[in-house]
Amino acid sequence: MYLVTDAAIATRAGHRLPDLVAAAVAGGVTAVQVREKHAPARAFLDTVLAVAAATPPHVPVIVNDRVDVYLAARAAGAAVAGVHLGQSDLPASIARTLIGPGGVIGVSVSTDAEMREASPHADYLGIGPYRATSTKPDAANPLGLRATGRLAAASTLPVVAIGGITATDAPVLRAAGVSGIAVVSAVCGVSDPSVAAASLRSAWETGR
Ligand code: TZP
Ligand code: MG
Repeated sequence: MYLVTDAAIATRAGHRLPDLVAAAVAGGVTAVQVREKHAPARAFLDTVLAVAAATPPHVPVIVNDRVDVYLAARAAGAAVAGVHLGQSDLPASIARTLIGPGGVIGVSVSTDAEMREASPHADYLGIGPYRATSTKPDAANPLGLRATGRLAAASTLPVVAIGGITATDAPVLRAAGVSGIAVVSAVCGVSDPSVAAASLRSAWETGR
C-alpha cells in the first residue's frame, strides 16, 4: 500500500504533507514516495526531510527521480530508503553504483523491454499507468488490467500498479498478481487521508 505524495494536491485538499503522511500511515499505508515534480533541489530536500521525520521507521521513504536528493537526505541523517526512477531519470544501473547495494531502487516500466532493462538493477517495479489520470497527464498509454497482469506475471521483481487506482480496483489488481498498489489522489486529494488509506488497505486485504 504505497502512497506517492503530491504537495499541491495535498494543499488543495487542506493538508500539510507531513501530517497527511502520518495520517495515511496510521490508516495502513506501508511505503511512502516523496514526489515533487517542480521543486528545486533545496525545496525538495526540505520536503523529503519533513516527510521522513513524520514517518515511522518501519515504513520506507523513497525519493522520486533524484538520486542526489536521496544522497543529500542520507547525508543529513534522514531515514530514507531509496529512490524511484522513471524512464527519463538516471538509469537504474548507474543509480545502483551511486547509492550502493543497501538502497532501494524502484523503476517505472510500462513495456517488456523497459522491464528487462531495469530488473537486474532494481528492487521493485512500478507498472502503469493502470488507467489515465489527471495526476500525470504525460503518462504513457493506460495499460488496463490485462497488460498489468501480464507484466506482473512476467516480472521477477515485486510490481506495484499505479495510475487512477481507487479502493474498488484494489482486489482486482491483487487478483491480477501485483504485489501492491500506489496512489496519489486517492489519499492526497481527499478530506480524510487516514480513512481513505484504511479503506484502500481493507479493500486490498479482503480482496480475492
Ligand atoms: N505514474 C503513473 S500514473 C501516476 C504516476 C506517478 C500518477 C498516479 O496518480 P493517481 O492520482 O493515483 O492517479
Ligand atoms: Mg521520474
